[in-house]
Amino acid sequence: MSNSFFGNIESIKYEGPESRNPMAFRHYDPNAEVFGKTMEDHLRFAVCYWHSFGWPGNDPFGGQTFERPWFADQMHGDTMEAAKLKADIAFQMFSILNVPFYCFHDFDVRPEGKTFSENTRNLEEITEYFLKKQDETGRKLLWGTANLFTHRRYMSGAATNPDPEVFAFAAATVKTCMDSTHKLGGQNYVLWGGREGYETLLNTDLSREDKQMGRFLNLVVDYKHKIGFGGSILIEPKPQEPTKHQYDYDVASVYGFLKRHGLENEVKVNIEQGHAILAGHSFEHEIALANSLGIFGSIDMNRNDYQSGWDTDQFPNNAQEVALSYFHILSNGGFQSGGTNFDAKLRRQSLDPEDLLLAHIGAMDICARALRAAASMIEDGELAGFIEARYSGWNDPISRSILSGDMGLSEIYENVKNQDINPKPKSGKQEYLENVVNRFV
Ligand code: XLS
Ligand code: NI
Ligand code: NI
Repeated sequence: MSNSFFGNIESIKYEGPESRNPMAFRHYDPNAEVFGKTMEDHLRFAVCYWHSFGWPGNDPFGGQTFERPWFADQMHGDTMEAAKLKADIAFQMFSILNVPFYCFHDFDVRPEGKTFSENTRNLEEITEYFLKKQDETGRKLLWGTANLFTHRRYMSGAATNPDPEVFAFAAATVKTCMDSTHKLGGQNYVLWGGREGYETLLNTDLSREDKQMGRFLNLVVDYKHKIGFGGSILIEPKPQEPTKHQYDYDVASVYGFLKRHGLENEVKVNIEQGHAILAGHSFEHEIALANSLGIFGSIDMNRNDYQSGWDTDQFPNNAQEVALSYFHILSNGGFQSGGTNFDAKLRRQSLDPEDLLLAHIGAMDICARALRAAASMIEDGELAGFIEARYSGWNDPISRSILSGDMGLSEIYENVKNQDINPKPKSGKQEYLENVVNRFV
């Protein structure tokens, strides 16, 4: 059965922009060089396990729409056998698409046990299976994570739960997921605090919850060093949904949290397009801010519907938005341990197995186009040159001593008075700069 899920499609190849073949890449040419590095090494694509293989197609008003051979209703329940069939087909899809990486939560890949020990045994068994699959197919793990939000035990939070037993259960679960990630050679470990926040302040102690979350993350960082995990620990910000308010609201609030708990040099961020939009920002803003704070790690590439106002997790297809995002990533030297994870799901009417392939093909192509556009913007240099020139006044000695602290308010005052300083406003040239961008996208 596993071989026939995608019919007789064996692999998706690059055919160039003129191709009309829907099962081919028109822009993603893994071996093409951009800035002396292959597209594959720049973009570091990953398929996410949960949306592609776990999600049944439900929405708040309707249940399952997808029928997949590994779903519990097609097998004899949520079994290890089902988990392995799911893995067979998942790794087959990674290979067909030639996507080098994948990402998972424990919950996506193993049957849910009745106890902590059963969960751990199941995770260990599937980790062994994944090791074999990685060997056979040459695919790698971009990141692993623990699902600390679906089970009812987490309804009042994981690290921020008022019940210390839930904190302990969550911490022990993260340990098992870090072990699995480490064993699989994962390049990062992600924490998304879906339930770390509140539904109402009437039952919430903000300062306790902040302390608990800080302690939790310190435990994770200590354990990373203890086991010699060389990857990055990443927090994924999101402002709300599922809870009314989430503490990891956006990049800026995560940075404040890391500073408060002494972790700003230990932990970075995994930024998701849709979450940036929910926070009232843009994707490029969140990336640029993380760069400027030195905490950029990885991205969850998707897109939100701009009308619906919730996290729709659609596949990306907005060339300009994606181009500007890669522009900031490339300007900062590109990905280190991070990559481009498609945290995106099909629309619930997209029932066919080939829809999974088509969605990823389109997404990979839009990223490849965007990468080229971003590289040309950098090569051309006009945008960077403009910013450089815009701040060039700060290079003169007096301006420098203002910033360095050599001049205080009274010296600044004297100087303005003596020189009769009278600043003249200059155009910010936004339309001009937008036109420059459109030369490349
Ligand atoms: C949900 C998040 C989730 C994380 C991993 O909105 O994006 O999918 O990426 O827990
Ligand atoms: Ni999301
Ligand atoms: Ni995500």
